[in-house]
Order: sequence, then C-alpha cells, then structure tokens
Amino acid sequence: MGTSIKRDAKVLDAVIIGAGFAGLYQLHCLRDRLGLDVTVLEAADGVGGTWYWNRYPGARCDTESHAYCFTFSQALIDAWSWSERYPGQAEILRYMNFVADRLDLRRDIQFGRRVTACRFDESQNLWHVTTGLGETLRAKFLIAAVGCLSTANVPDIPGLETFEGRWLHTGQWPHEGVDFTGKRVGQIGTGSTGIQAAPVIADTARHLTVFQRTANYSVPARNAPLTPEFQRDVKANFAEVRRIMHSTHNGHAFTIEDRNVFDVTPDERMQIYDQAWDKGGLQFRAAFKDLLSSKPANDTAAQYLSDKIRSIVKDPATAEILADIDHPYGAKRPPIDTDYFETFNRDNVTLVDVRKAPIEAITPTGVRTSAGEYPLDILVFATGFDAMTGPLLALDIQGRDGRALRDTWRHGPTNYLGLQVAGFPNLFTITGPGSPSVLTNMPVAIEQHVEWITACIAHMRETGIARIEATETASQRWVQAVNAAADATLLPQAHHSWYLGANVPGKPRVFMPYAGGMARYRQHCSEIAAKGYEGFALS
Ligand code: N01
Repeated sequence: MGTSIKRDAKVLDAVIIGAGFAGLYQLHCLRDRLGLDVTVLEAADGVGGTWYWNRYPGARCDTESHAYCFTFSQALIDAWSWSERYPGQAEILRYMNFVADRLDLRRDIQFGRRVTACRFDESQNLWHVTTGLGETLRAKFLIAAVGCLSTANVPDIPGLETFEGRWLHTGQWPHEGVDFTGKRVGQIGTGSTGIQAAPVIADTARHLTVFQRTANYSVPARNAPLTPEFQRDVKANFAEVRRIMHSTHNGHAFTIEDRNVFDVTPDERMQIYDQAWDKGGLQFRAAFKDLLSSKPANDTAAQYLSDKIRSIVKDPATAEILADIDHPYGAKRPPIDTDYFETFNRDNVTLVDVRKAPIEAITPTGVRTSAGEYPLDILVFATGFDAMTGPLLALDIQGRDGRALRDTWRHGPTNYLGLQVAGFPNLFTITGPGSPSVLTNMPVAIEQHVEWITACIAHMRETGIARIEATETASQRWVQAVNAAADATLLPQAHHSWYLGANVPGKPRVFMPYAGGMARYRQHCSEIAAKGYEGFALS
C-alpha cells in the first residue's frame, strides 16, 4: 500500500462491501443484534445494489413481489405494500431506501467508495480495505456483499470506439433515462434483461434491431396490479409464506408439483402446461418435478414453449429463428416477459440472427454482420455480466502470505460453502460461487448467509476465537459436491451459459452456483455450525 493513503486509526469490527440486500441486512445484524462497530463501503451514491444500477427500460424482478423482500421482520412486512405482482426497478429501489431509513442504516454506510484493494495483515489479524478515494479502513472481518451480477460484460467487438452514436450497457443505465424517440436502436443480447427491454424500447424507438446469438425460451410474466385483499392476506399469513420459501429448492413462495412428466397422459400434460402458461412466470418450471433432471421430460416443455413462439410470431422465418433453441428449458436462467415475442410482430422491429451471420464489427454508423450493415443511432448491450466471480475479483483481494484471490481462482472458484476461501481468514462472501445464490430467489439466499455469518461471528466472540478460515480439504470436498449437484441436473447442458462462465472469453468453465437446492443447503450449513464449524480452522 502506498504511503499517500490515509489510514483510519480506528479498528472496526467489520467492513462490509456493498449496500444492496446483502450489505444492508449484514449491517443490521452485526450492528443492531451483536453491537459491533461496522462500516459499509458502497461504490454508488445510494443503496440498492443491482437495483441502483439496472435502470434499463422494462427492468423488473422476475420473483413475485411478496417473496422478493426481507422476511426477517414482520414489522417491515406490515409497513410495506407492493403494488404489482412483480416489482419494477423503481419500486424495489424505493423499498430498499425505505428499509435503510427504517433501520437507520445510512449513518454507517459510506457512499461513493469503490473498493480497490483488500489486504490481510497477518501480524495484526486485520483486513486493510482501500477505496478509490485513497482511504484505508482496518477491520477484523471483511464481508463481501457485492452481488453476483454487478460486473457489466461489454463484449470486445472491434470498432466500438469508432461508433458515432451512443452506446449503453443495461447494467449501467443513466439515471435520467434514455429517449429513444425517433431513433434507430440496436440491442445485442436476448437473456432475461434483453427480453424485458426489447418490448419497452420498441414502444418509442423509430426502429429496433435485436441481434440474437442464442434463442431463448420465455414464459409470459402476467404482471398485474395486486389487489388489496392479496396484500392483506400476505401480511396476515407471512409466516406461512416464509415457511414455504424456506422449504423449497429455489426459495420461491410456490412449491414444485410432486409429479413427473410421464406420470400423466399427453392430454393431461398439455392441460397442465396450458394452465402453467396462463398462470405465467417462473412457476412454469414447477409444473413437474423432473423438468430439470430428465432430458426426455424437459423435451416436452421445450417443445411446448417453442410451439408457443411459433404460434405468437406471425412471420414464419422470424419465428423459426426465435424458436430454434439449442439448450434444455431452464438450463439457462429462464426469462419471463411482457409481450416479448409479440414485439417481433411490430413493423418497427427486426430480428437478426447473429449465430448464422456473426457480428464482425461496430462501425461509426452501426453494426456490421457477415450478412450486412445495420445503421443505428443507439446501441444497447444487454450482454450480461462477468457473473459471480467478477465482482469478487474486482476487489483485488490478497489473503495470507500475499496470495491473491485472482491466482487462487485462476482455474475457477474454489471455496467452502460459497462462504469462505482457504487462505483468506475472516473473509466471508455473501452468496459467493458454490452457494445456491442465483439458482434461488436471492433475498432468501442472502438472508440465510447473513444469519449464518452473524451467528458464526457471535460464536467466535463468545468463545474468544480470533480467526476462522475454511480448510483446503473441506474446500476441495465442497467443490466436488458443487460439481456433483450440477451434474445431477440438466444445467451444465447449456454450454454457453453464464452459470458456467462461458459468456466471458477466457473465463474458466466451471459450474459456479450450488444446484443441490436451497433447503438442503440451509440444513447442511446449520449442521456444520452445530458441529463446531466443521471444515473451518478456528484459532
Ligand atoms: O445476461 P445474460 P442478462 N454477441 O448473460 C448475448 C439476472 N436478471 O443481463 O447466450 C452477441 O443472461 C448472449 O448471447 P449467448 C438473471 O439472473 C434478473 O440478460 O451468450 N450476443 C445473451 O443473449 C439473468 O440470468 C432479473 O449466445 C452476445 C445475452 O447477450 C442475469 O441477470 C432481470 C454477445 C446475455 O444474456 C443476466 O441476464 C434481468 C456477443 N458478443 C436479469 N455477448 C430479475 O428478475 C453476449 N451476448 C431479478
């Protein structure tokens, strides 16, 4: 560390990086439940994490609003009412500000601080955390609450710097919005984000050209305002809602049907799929329990959903490009939408198949594929994120003996329970790779990690333990368990998915989230704590 750095003389109990769902709750738990001295460092000028940055047109959560919130406090549940079945970005951001105010969190958050380096000082058993403003904070514990999808991935397409129009990434959207009126807009990417954005952009743009590399499934969200009765019911019965969220594989407030695809006749199956389509949303996956484990079972859903695309999209050639999907349903994160496929029936929307005719370059006036050039005024990258490891590696973390996280993870993330990395004492990663995280409803995964970390730190303080570090052996076993859990599903069959790191050139191909289910994972973590933190070295 350079000599010009200002060092805060005070030693904090903990530094938390990030003020999204994870950082806010972790601050509340450590400060208000354990009475610790904690500072949160946040790069943005406000709370919200993902919802602070992702302000692109149509940004909305795919989890139903009554399940996309903190569940630890009935007082918070009672004091907040969601307006729609799925919460929009602006409403979620309001909610997070409401929580920050209600729990008086802001006074311990330092905004506008991007962490640039984290160093473990072995002699003092402290973390030194440096920000872009040149300050260094010292703390006994370092908790990364940086999210899984916070490092924007702008593909390295030749000529981007020559583009004379305006280009944007959905994950770094300007707060004042973007006016598409009268503009020729290009959108690269048809993941969950692109599928939300395209219909809204098409509403005002002169023309929208969607560049699709991989066709994707999508189920209608069927968003709608919530009735006062529903809002009242959820508040009155929240203990039951929470129980369901804690008992399921994916942390959502619905259960997966206890039947296999081939337990029913083809007619019954069609009826079940029709009902699931009409109901809409991620619940489509819950129609049968073997959709993510049996390829023949999955094929029936894949066929149903691609037939739906062909029935919605009027131009047969466009429908074919959209319906030509190369991976099992749900093997990539399944999007849900509002009028996505209908958008391709508009006169001002064109679909370009860049699998068939790849993008060659961005020119001063547009995008050039091997089939020709598309003139554009605005280019939107809905191209996703350097997921899960990207935000952690960006912190430039060095643990014991000067070992860098970047070197430790050069062949892919290795850690224990997604919570701790061997060689990095007293560092916790909330929803790190190797935990259920992105395969679940995130607030549920976040609350479980935060509560586990809080209990662990409380235990250390009660028993006079100064250091906790995952052992190499436990980490290696856990990586095997993560791989085995993924291999028991169809998830690794989507070869270009960001779950595998395949969307970022040069990134190791390792299945990152734990696919064994949230409920099972929660129990496993509790058992490990009950056994005196088995697999961790305490000293
Ligand atoms: O990103 P993605 P996303 N040339 O990586 C394409 C969460 N989320 O931002 O598949 C051409 O899924 C890429 O093509 P391909 C959710 O977990 C949550 O949409 O690599 N195309 C793909 O089509 C989600 O999964 C909510 O061939 C290129 C797209 O860009 C995650 O965020 C809402 C390309 C990227 O899709 C990420 O979703 C929205 C190139 N060079 C998102 N590079 C909620 O509800 C990339 N692509 C909470």
